[in-house]
Amino acid sequence: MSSDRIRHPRLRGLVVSAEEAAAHIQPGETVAMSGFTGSGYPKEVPLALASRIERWHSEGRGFQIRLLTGASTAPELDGALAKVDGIALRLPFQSDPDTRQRINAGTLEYIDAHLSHVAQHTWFGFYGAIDTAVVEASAIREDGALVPSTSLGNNKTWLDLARKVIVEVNDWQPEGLDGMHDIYYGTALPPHRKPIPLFHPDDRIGDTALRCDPDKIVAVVRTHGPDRNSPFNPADATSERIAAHLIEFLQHEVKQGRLPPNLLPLQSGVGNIPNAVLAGLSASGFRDLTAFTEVIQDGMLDMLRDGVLRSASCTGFALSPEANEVFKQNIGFYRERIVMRTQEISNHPELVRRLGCICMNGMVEADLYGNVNSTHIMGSRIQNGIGGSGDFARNGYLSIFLSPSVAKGGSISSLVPMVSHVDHTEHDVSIIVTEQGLADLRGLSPKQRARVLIAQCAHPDYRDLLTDYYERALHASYGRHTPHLLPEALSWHQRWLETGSMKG
Ligand code: 0RQ
Repeated sequence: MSSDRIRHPRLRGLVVSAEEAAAHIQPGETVAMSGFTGSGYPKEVPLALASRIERWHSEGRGFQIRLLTGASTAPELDGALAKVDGIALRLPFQSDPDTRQRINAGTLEYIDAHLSHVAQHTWFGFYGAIDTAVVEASAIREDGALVPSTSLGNNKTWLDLARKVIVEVNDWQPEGLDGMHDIYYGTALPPHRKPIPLFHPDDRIGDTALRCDPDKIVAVVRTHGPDRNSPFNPADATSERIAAHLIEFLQHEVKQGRLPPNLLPLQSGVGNIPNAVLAGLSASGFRDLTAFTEVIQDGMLDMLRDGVLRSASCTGFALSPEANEVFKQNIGFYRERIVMRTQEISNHPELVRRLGCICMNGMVEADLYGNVNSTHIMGSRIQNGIGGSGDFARNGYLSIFLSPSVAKGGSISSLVPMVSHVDHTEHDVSIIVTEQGLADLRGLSPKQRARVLIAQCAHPDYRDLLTDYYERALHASYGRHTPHLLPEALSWHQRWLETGSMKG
């Protein structure tokens, strides 16, 4: 069975162990790997590379790589390489605890790029040359084309630009993935760019497999292992209240004629709250929806199964083990309804703007004027990264940010006088939702936004404190357009660091 997956005779002759493949990677290399939110990452070569690095370190020899991926991966990739201090520089989005710990300790350099930028910045040469690509495929066709697995991410760019390529062929991945991908080969560098001919979320404009010069392939490794597939927690009461506010708003927008009854293409971040929103949309009778998003998680598979969602475009999956089983069993059904794209297309500003996406993402905190921090705890400690949230927030039809109104047992307000780090400026944020309510910031000036945000989104424990800050700023601020008391603007964060509570 597994030998059928490698149908190119010469490449079948390159099959080696993961250890032999990893030996092609040298210290100091820039290594570009597949993987997006725990799907489609190489399963064995990174582990073998981590062992090799550990051996070198035990012999007193230095060995680190610069690691580029699509987005977050898994313990077998980010985790294993971080644990042996094998990563000098990492980009883009990550969510691995060991990697995060080292980034925040200051021993691992991290570049938190917009996900749609990574491919073009690599083509522009901003990250230097790519030495080795390590890419998971679900099969190799007779002509050497690689059938991708459960994520596309930046794989096209990695295969086009890398000097040498290692392919993992994972026969755990369903063969029925063949035909689900749409890999656009029409991108070019400025000044030769043309419009991307994609007008509907489910349009197909490219190839179903990745082209790769067989002469660049130095090793092929057979693997048989699952994606990360972490279980999802069931939606809690807070997530359900956030979802209910947002759905009521969308229903209102339809009634007002500002949105069609089947809405506009949905983009949804990953996690408990977005999942609750998706479940809420199904339960509220929305039908014939579409999605133009990065990641398909359990909620979207359910919506496709139930006919709530007509089609979904993505670059990767984040499924629970149960949802993954359903996906594999019904791969033919999902192949008709899911288009997987490279992340430069799934997140492309031109397409997000043209399609008019409704963009729903989590946040760490927002401030009185609608600036949003998605990445940094207390202004300096990275949580994950900006991911695709900026690609969508700036360019979508609606840019919605969702969060509980408090964090860490109520000791932190997620609405603060001034955000401690800015990912999405006030210009890119149209709606903020907490379990307290929804603030519609469209068409409002900064002072109007502050009043609506305090009234609608602040937790009652912090409402008076925020009002007090705002009122005093209104009278004492240097300018009255966006009132601030500069010595106090970040004092809530400092108070938390000193006392463990923003309440003081
Ligand atoms: O920390 O685990 O130590 O308790 O942040 O917070 O509540 O579990 O929420 O998993 O939805 O993550 C913004 C990080 C929210 C996510 C963020 C602490 C909190 C906890 C996680 P603990 P929750 P979520 C598509 C779009 C950027 C990327 C993006 C994210 C931890 O949504 O990474 O949108 N977004 N991608 O305690 C201090 C606050 C806090 C706080 C939460 N105000 N102050 N700590 N936390 N709020 C996907 C891709 O792009 C791939």
